[in-house]
Amino acid sequence: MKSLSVIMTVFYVANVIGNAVARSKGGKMPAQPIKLYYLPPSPPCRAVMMTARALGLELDLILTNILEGEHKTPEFTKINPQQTIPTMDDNGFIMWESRAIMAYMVNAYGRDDSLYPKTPRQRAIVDQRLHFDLGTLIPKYIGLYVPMLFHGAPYNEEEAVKLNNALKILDITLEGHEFVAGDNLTIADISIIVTISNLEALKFDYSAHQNIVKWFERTKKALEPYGYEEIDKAGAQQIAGFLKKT
Ligand SMILES: N[C@@H](CCC(=O)N[C@@H](CS)C(=O)NCC(=O)O)C(=O)O
Repeated sequence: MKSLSVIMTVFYVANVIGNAVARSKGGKMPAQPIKLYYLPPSPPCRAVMMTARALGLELDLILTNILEGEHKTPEFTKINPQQTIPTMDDNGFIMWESRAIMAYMVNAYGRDDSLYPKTPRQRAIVDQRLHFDLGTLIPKYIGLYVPMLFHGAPYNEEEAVKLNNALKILDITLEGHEFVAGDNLTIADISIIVTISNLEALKFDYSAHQNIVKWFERTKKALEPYGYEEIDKAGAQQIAGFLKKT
């Protein structure tokens, strides 16, 4: 857990800087910083943290080490009976599921709706991409990598084909578009990029999907001011480090 404490220190400093940037952006702000129960490498936590940065929201980060079972304590279970991170507490309003948290943050505190458009059809497209991410892309990622990362399993070609098929769908979706839900960055990009960052760190070959390759570079740049390097890339590299240990 030594490496975790180093990451925590880096995170603490980055968050202080990030919060300073957040405060300087002005706009709507919660009465007090939003509490976020999190662990740095957790992909959905990374997505929520980048969304908060993009909105200029200050977070009170509460380390919840799921590797040590801290999400199974009676105290945490009372807050979130599903025992998952990220979990948000906005002045007593509790929410879990990263996509719901991101949508709430934009709805409640966004200076505009660009990250989660209000127009029904535009919103439906963002929602569809978010559901694709949760229901298709991530299960295929999990099918291949959870056994490898946490149970020492070998690379499974069949699972890799399934993941590749999900990536193919994403690639087709991106045809002729800058971002996954059209021509603007939305929470769907922020939700999906964390998986692609993991794939890059894990050296999964997705080069056949050139729309994804180009979108990834574009989205990294768009998220650069909102902690792409220290939140997303660093977290993905930490996950890839788990692979090396097994
Ligand atoms: N769909 C959820 C997934 C949350 C989730 O499974 N988080 C993991 C960490 S990345 C977790 O809390 N795992 C604990 C467990 O399942 O016991 C989201 O997007 O928030």
